[in-house]
Amino acid sequence: MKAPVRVSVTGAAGQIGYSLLFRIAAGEMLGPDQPVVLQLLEIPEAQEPLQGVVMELEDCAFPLLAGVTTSDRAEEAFADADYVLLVGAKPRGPGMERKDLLEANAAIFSAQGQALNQAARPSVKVLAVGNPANTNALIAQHNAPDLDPRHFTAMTRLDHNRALAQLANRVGCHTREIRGLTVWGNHSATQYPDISHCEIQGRPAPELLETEWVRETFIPTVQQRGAAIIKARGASSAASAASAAIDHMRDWALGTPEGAWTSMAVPSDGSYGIDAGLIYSFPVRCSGGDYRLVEGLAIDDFSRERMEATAAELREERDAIRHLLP
Ligand code: NAX
Repeated sequence: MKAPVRVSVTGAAGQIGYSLLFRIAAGEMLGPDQPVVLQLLEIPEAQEPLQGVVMELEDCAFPLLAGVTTSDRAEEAFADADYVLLVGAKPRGPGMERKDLLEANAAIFSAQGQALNQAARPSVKVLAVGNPANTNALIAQHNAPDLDPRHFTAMTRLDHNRALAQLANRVGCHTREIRGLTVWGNHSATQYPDISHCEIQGRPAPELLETEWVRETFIPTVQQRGAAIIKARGASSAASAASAAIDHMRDWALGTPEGAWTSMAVPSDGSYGIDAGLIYSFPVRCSGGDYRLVEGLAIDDFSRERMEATAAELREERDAIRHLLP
């Protein structure tokens, strides 16, 4: 059996946490031969419900779960962490402006970035799930100068999976039969799910799908899927978000399938004309515990405009909290 790795999860008593922790402990994120220690962070007020979650984790008697710790101190929860999932965030309260939300989360993610810098392993891989996810990842990254900046990522995998599901329903195939989909940009309503390079059952998607359906139905449905779930369920997506977080980390750690790519929000290196440094969702391939952008895709005018609109929103978010970046 391999030595255990340490996986820290913030917001562990929240609804995503409740779906996420059990799947990590079952080996779905890092593989069936990889024991894990879970290091759970919550605010002081949520320590009691967190203890209930810990009791349930114990009661599963997971063969791969090598230990569970809880804390309300980020340095403690991130100690020697190999993987960190930043799920806890401040939700938008009544009357709160977008700027207030950005600032409230900037405070949380600055402190957590500093704690990561001090306490986590130098090779730590970080995923921001808590919203605004891309900008939260940026803030944490800027506060962790000793860590690899490329290891700060944000989650657009839920958007990617939602887009796959919409395409599979439309064509009447399985999501497994779709390759080459990309979600570009921000995890927000400006994201751009792009089918230009997509193949469905081996055939180019633009030949199978009418442009009008793609532009008027598919793109807005994916962009607004989170709101549709809140309307139907009375609560935001949780199990599907947890599942996407598992997919993101599993692919990063263990690799994307041969010939396939996925979408991850990662620091831009200037590829595709996106400002270097923004945490922007790109097509990526993963292998050997690393990711690489898929380079050289042809971008038409429609795509260029959409990619630029979501980049503009990310620049605005960054500029709104720039005074808080070190
Ligand atoms: P919940 O409100 O159920 O849980 C959040 C938990 O975080 C709470 O238990 C809270 O006590 C904790 N928390 C708050 N501040 C914290 C801090 N400073 N340190 C540690 N823990 C803290 O929300 P949930 O539904 O689990 O969603 C969590 C976050 O994911 C939200 O920001 C949400 O907007 C975001 N989402 C992101 C998605 C994505 O695709 N990137 C999709 C799903 C989800 O909407």
